[in-house]
Amino acid sequence: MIQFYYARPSLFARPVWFALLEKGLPFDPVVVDLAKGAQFEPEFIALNPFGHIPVLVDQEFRVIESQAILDYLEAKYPEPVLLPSDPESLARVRMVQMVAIHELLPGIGGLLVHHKTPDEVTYSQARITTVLRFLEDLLGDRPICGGGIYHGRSRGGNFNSRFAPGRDFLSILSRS
Ligand SMILES: N[C@@H](CCC(=O)N[C@@H](CS)C(=O)NCC(=O)O)C(=O)O
Repeated sequence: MIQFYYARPSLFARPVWFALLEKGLPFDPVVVDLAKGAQFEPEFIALNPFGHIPVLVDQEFRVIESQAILDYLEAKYPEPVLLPSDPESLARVRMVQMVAIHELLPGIGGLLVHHKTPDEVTYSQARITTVLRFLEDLLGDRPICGGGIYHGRSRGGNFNSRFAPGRDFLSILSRS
């Protein structure tokens, strides 16, 4: 049985949930209570020395890092296919994944932090707006980002499974 260590609000754990569910894999969800510091307990540090969820343990094999977990699941359990193989779709999916993690998340984080200066707010908003414009452009007229499978079906796949369903990213931002 697969053990999936997660915490409810984690944007990094969510895509792993999607993949496990879409692939119909039986798994044992293990909550790690981050607020209580469970990620720093020795048993968890033995699984992930960085003290982060998600972690997936499949039989004896342990995987940390959400993208590595997704790649592992795709390779180990290829049906149903969740990742496109044609070069352009694959590149689009990876761009969405990387931009979500490395550009969007820090931008959102900048808005969530307390005691931010007006300049910091402006910087974060500009960063998020750039990301959302990029994603809108990438999506173009396609109903989906990656191809006629999972990553596309959830419209941007990893992006949306981390954040929210829906296409009109820029109007969401302007409402906030
Ligand atoms: N690069 C990691 C990031 C994982 C991560 O930052 N997880 C957060 C929850 S969203 C965490 O475990 N935080 C606990 C802590 O920082 O103490 C991944 O993609 O899996």
